[in-house]
Amino acid sequence: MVTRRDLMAGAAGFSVAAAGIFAVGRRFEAHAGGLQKVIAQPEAEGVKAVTFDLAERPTALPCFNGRTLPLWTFEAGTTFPIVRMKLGERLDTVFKNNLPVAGEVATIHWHGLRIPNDQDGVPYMTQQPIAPGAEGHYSFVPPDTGSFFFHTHCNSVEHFGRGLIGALIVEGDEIEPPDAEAVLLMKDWHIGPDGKFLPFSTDEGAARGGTPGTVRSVNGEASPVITVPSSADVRIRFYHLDPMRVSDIGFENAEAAIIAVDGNGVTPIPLESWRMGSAMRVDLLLRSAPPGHSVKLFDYFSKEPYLLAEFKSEGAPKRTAPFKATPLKMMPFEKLDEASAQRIPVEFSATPTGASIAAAGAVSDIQIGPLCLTKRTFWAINKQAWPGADHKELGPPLAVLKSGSSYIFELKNTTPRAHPIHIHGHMFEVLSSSLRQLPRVHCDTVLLLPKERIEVGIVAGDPGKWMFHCHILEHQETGMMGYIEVV
Ligand SMILES: [Cu+2]
Repeated sequence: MVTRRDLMAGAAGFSVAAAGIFAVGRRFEAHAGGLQKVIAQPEAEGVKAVTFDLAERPTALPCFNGRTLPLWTFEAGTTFPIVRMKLGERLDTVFKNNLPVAGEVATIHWHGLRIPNDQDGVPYMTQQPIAPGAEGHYSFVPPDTGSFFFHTHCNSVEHFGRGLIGALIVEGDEIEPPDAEAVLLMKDWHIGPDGKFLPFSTDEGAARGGTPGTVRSVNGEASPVITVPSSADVRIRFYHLDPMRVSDIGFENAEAAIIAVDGNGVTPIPLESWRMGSAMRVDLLLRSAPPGHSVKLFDYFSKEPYLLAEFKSEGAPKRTAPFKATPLKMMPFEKLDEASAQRIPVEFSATPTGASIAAAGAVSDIQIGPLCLTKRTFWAINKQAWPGADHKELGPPLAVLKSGSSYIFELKNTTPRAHPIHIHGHMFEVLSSSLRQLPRVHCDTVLLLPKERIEVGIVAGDPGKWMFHCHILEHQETGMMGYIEVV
């Protein structure tokens, strides 16, 4: 087992010297075998046009060990597309739904983007879903810089499971450009011993922490080795895109800082480790190793640290000065008026069914199947389970907010599971936790640990109905889903 101390010891011999030139972005295209492709490069201004063709494409990712699986992807030749654009540009998206299953409707949700409600891509709630054979459109100007992503919002458990996810990067936040940049998308795959997909969801999993995958990956590889310039400041956009896992990421033997959370620039925070749940992103600035050495990124949440990726230094050293992270530009979010903010309690709980299963599971790992559940609702928000796995049936909102007014959500987790809580179309501010010291950052998803209470402040944004749900997708689809209405 690799310990922190082992690797810290290795850092002592590092030295730094003169400069060199390197670009990391291109390497992904060559090295990932079509896994990642930058499909839209930044332009001066104007409109970025993107066309997606959602379809099944048999794909042999490196982490599949020679096996080919029927992935669902946004376009041919790319598993996780990355759309890059500059702040101020408009993104025009046309997508064709060519998914191979009858009735497999689709919409695209743009996670973390504060865009008009009718562009939010929630089926039935903000738009009619797009049927197979039909075409959908989105057009908006992202108002913020940062590392965002997009995914479908119907049958999300299966769609995530088959890889239907892409990154959206809005550039323009850098005061001092880093020497290189890498985009890391972390996600597990559900693959059985026969080389075929396992069920993406099981009742046993949905009623607990989610159904775990069997194969881990970063950019479709198991522990990829990524070449970076030596002794350089490398920006790493880390995306936690697994629909159930909780991770705690950190480097061994390197200096690094958190420079953005969910895409939003923060006063740099020295990185020890950073706990993340599904859909959360963090931007790190890493001082890479001297020539010939490497820095390893681990997930410390597992029993033994798991090697996520290795950053191998090549070329002449680029920096000699001690590491000091330059902050990113901060987006001018509307200031929360804490004094006048109305407080809204939001309780995340198990339903009576879910609670009994969780309790039973604690003593004996019983199978849920024989219980013949008629309705798969294991989870609830404010004692209300969302009525059905999709978004067709709409109950009352969790709260009605006035656009421009301040609110404090008191998020209370009464369950023994962690829940990454996401609100659509807004960036909220983490104010306090009952269990931890959390930095006061803006984010679109916050990880609520078992039995934890977190207060977040929010200035209600554009009018509309905005989803408010757990991003463990099996929890979402078995009840832990609601919405707020902004008027
Ligand atoms: Cu959850």
